[in-house]
Amino acid sequence: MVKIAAARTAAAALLLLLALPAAPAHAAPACTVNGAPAPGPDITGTDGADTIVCAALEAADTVDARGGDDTISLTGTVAGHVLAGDGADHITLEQGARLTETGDIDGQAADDAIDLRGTVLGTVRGGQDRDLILLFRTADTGPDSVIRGARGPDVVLVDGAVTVRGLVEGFDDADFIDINGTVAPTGRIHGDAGDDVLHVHDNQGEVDGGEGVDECVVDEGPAAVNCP
Ligand SMILES: [Ca+2]
Ligand SMILES: [Ca+2]
Ligand SMILES: [Ca+2]
Repeated sequence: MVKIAAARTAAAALLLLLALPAAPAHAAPACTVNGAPAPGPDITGTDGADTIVCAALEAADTVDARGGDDTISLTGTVAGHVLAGDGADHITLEQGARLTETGDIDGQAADDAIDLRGTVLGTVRGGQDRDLILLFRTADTGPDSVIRGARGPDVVLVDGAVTVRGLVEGFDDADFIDINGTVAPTGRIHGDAGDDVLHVHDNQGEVDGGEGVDECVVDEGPAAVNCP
């Protein structure tokens, strides 16, 4: 009898458990660092090579990958700050992701690769040294977007399917900027200081070599200025 009673009690407890509403799901942490959940606002890597994945970053959130050759993947809405730190880092704004007007990505020191496959409404900087910034065919830009090679001789390549609506600039040193698509009326392509090489396929905006002895080719639309 005792055993039956115990079994009944256990069954009742089980039923009670089943009847309870499911515990509220934990909000998924916005990021993982080397596979471990990393809630904001400060998402910090190590001095070694880290893999950081973020589905969302609020305006107050900052990712700092620190030293080492880090891999950073941004898959959703990014309104905060992404700093790759020292080292040759690889940062990807994935297809369907969105860097908002308050969001920024900075490769910082060393030769970084930044792949832009989503929508860029904020600021992307290569930081110091020789950076490679690619805008793939799924990328888009807004009138306030800024894509800046920054210090060091940088390369910015833009797919023919992309319309540049904001600023693309090399900043210091001899930069190579190749826009195979369209520069909208709000778009500006600036070589800035240094001997730059600029190519724009369809220019409806502004192409400006800036200081230095630049080489500019514009296939369609107004010719470049400050470019002999
Ligand atoms: Ca790191
Ligand atoms: Ca780094
Ligand atoms: Ca850099």
